[in-house]
Amino acid sequence: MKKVLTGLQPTGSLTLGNYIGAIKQMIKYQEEYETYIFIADMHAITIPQDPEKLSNNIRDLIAIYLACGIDPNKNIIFLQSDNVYHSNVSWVLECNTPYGVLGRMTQFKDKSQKHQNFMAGLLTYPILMAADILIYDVDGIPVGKDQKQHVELARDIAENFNKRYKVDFFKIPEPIIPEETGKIGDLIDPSKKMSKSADNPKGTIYLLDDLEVIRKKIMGATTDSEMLIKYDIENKPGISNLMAIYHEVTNMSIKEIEEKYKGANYGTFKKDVADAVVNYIAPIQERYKQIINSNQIEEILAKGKEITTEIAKKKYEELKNIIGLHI
Ligand code: ATP
Ligand code: LTN
Repeated sequence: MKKVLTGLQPTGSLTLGNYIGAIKQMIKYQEEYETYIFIADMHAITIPQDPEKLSNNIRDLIAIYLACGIDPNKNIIFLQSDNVYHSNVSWVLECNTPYGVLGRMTQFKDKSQKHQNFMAGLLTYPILMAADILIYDVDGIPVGKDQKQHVELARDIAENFNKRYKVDFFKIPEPIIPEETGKIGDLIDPSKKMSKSADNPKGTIYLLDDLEVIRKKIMGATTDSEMLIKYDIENKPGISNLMAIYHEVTNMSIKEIEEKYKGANYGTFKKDVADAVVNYIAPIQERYKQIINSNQIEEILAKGKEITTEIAKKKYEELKNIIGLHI
């Protein structure tokens, strides 16, 4: 059976972009593949985090996974920091990754500018991500477009390692990125990705936003003056972004949306997008409220820790043998 894996950082409340880029894909794959979904809490601490907030965000994120429809009976759900082998494998990979490639990562360039006196972990972040992936011999990594470069680096690290040690040890994974929705744009500045840590919250739809707030954010989204509902990401990024969102929450194709709204004005379209998004998110919020205070979360993480530790320990022991870390 094919295997897929993804991780999300507990750096704040989840956005519609995160949902579409990663979670929605996993919900599809859980039906036919072996699926691993984890909380990348060790990645979160590459930038400063308040310990109490971080801990609450971790719990929250598990509850959101479940509320969105990630089924604990069909997925292996775990906390990255619960599995000590991720950092062990990561160290070995650090010693097999040229220093120079790390500074060229787009995310590093962005985040190192944003955070003064950043720590070394921000630079080595993609190596830990490679470890997360390569431990499990997975085929695919469902992510948003912003993570493509990191998955490609994981592939390079795996290929170079296999070559250097003349082994077929690490499986080479493929990024899986939704075509039109791999980068949901910010509602105010659609050239930027919708982000958890955006400076202006009006551009970001958080899954736990008040429903009326979501409606207002969509009605206030930046469009253009052409009054034409057509998918053209270059010249009409705002409208194209709303179309991509509408496509995801209604399952209508982009073509069908263009047909339906021929001649319609932006106000009518935005109202329909707002209704569709609100109807989509409302049941997720209802389920979230039931789950957040239940003790399911502890049980799920304990099971995930046990299963993934066993897999990762075996991979790490084999890795040590290959590189000579044994007597
Ligand atoms: P931050 O803003 O703190 O960097 P983020 O919103 O990018 O956070 P992550 O936890 O880094 O969130 O990403 C989780 C997943 O969501 C990743 O697979 C990422 O590619 C995807 N993702 C994030 N933003 C978007 C977006 N706007 N459109 C599509 N996918 C996205
Ligand atoms: N870097 C990713 C989170 C992440 C991840 C992974 C995603 C950490 N390890 C392994 C896929 C596979 C992010 O910031 N979204």
